[in-house]
Amino acid sequence: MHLLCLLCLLLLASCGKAPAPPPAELNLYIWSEYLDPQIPADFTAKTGVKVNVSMYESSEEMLAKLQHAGGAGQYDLAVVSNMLVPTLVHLKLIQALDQGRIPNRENLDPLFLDPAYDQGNRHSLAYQWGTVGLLYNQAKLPDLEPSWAVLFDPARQRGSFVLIDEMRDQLGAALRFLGYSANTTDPGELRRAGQLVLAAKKSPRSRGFEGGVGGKSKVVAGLADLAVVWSGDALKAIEEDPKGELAYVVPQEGSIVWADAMVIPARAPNPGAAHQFINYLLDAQVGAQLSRYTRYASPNQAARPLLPKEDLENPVLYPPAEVRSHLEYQREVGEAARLYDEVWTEVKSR
Ligand code: N2P
Repeated sequence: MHLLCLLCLLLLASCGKAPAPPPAELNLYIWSEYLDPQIPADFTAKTGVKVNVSMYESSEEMLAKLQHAGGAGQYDLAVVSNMLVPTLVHLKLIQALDQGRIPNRENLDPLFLDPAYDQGNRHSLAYQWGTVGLLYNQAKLPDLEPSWAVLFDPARQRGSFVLIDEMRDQLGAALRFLGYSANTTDPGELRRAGQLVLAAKKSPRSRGFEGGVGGKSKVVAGLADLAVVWSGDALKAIEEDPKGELAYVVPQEGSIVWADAMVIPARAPNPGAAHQFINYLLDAQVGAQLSRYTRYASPNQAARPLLPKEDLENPVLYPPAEVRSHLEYQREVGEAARLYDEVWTEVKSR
């Protein structure tokens, strides 16, 4: 009898206690090798919010995930190519930012504020920026011609190469080789570019398409002599190469400069934590730490004085005026997007 009473009391006591709330979480969707793991770890230590990082390798994969695989209700924060921001808004896949919760936006270089693709930064804030170019092995290809011809002109091709599995970047390279804009909306120009990429794909020198850091990894592993890559991934490979054989070049016909943006998916489970993390990433110290890790250029003006002088003077990270004059900023192409998709599907499927 006594024992039963004791049990009742214990039961009653446990009923009164509310269960502890689950720890807050933040689900982040981002390109691979694009975030120093120490940054989310420090954020968790400071705020108690656990960060789960999921990675993707191409914009195509990211869009499919947000649009068709429930990603817009699964992730709290995504880092995406900024030229896709209007598309994501149009498809209602992202939500407006609450700027009042992101005071560190003041740290951004004014060049990256109020951009044409997202006036007033209603939906996005800059993350990192870089260029598209060629990573190559100088020991195997000494005196490589700094031209897209090494991919697109059979007479001038050298060594084996990897193409990049990123529609706008790879078609953009072919467009620049042909002397056209990487933002063209002209169907004839785009088709010619598509034919060049298809011919490159069919070349015996081709080692196929790789998304994200795949091309870089193949050059590092000696499975290809050159690859179309992004500047930061190239720089990481160059700095980690024990033999010092790797180099990066922006072809003389010109190339693309891109920037990535932080956005909050439309039905993010924890938009509060997303705002908190965006603000954290835009801190000056954290911004410097981020670019020291990614090897990409920082849009964070307050972070700049905290970056090593060698980085600020490194032409791979911050291209000199001569290279910059040949770079084209990647833009959204409106209606022509469908044409790009068509040409790209043709290239990939044949
Ligand atoms: C980093 C990927 C950079 C993103 N691995 C290119 N937009």
